[in-house]
Amino acid sequence: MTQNIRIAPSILSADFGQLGNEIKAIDAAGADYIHIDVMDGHFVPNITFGAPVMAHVRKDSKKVFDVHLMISPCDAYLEDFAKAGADIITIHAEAGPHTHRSLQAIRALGKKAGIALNPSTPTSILDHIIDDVDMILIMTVNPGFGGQKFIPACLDKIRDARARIDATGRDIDLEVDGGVTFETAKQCVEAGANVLVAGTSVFKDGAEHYARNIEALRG
Ligand code: S6P
Ligand code: MG
Repeated sequence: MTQNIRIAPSILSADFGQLGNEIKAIDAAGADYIHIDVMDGHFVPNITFGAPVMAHVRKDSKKVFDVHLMISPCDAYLEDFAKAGADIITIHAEAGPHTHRSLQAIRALGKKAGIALNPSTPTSILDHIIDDVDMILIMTVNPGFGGQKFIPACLDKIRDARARIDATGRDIDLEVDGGVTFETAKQCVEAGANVLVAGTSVFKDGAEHYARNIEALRG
């Protein structure tokens, strides 16, 4: 179960004044995906940045841009993020009434489609959309801010999502996001996750430690 674990540093914890350099640094340090947190101050109580900022830093890494949209509504912005260089676009199940339509729209743009579930959202919402997704993101904190504490009850959701993925026979990524530390990373992987998002744990102690931090999470 521990093979091919991918680490997706969340740039929410980067120095935004040096964003391009920070992305180069995590790329060089061994990041698999670059996790881009987009917040609108409406769906979540915080605001980050939009597609123009992401387009500007796209040149700083060739790695997968894993875009986590914490915005509602999302449909009007999908094309902007696709054009700005997203590889995976993840929307929230709670962000609107037409999740299926949004997932179809992402795939029609030639991008991988992800669905994110807040901690209180049951995995049963996957029942009728699992064939339309390339990634499932289990939030292990309530989205909005970095540096929060991992919610242990989410481990059962990770196990449940893994069982659903295995039942499809398809290669769907199972990503976790929020409070992922060296300790909780192990629990998430044991529960079936294969992509670990981490902000605080990767960006701590300065750029010279990013590689060490990424390897510790992978280990
Ligand atoms: C959580 C946030 C997540 C981010 C975050 C993780 O509120 O919205 O989507 O990916 O940056 O950060 P941390 O510090 O918990 O690893
Ligand atoms: Mg995120």
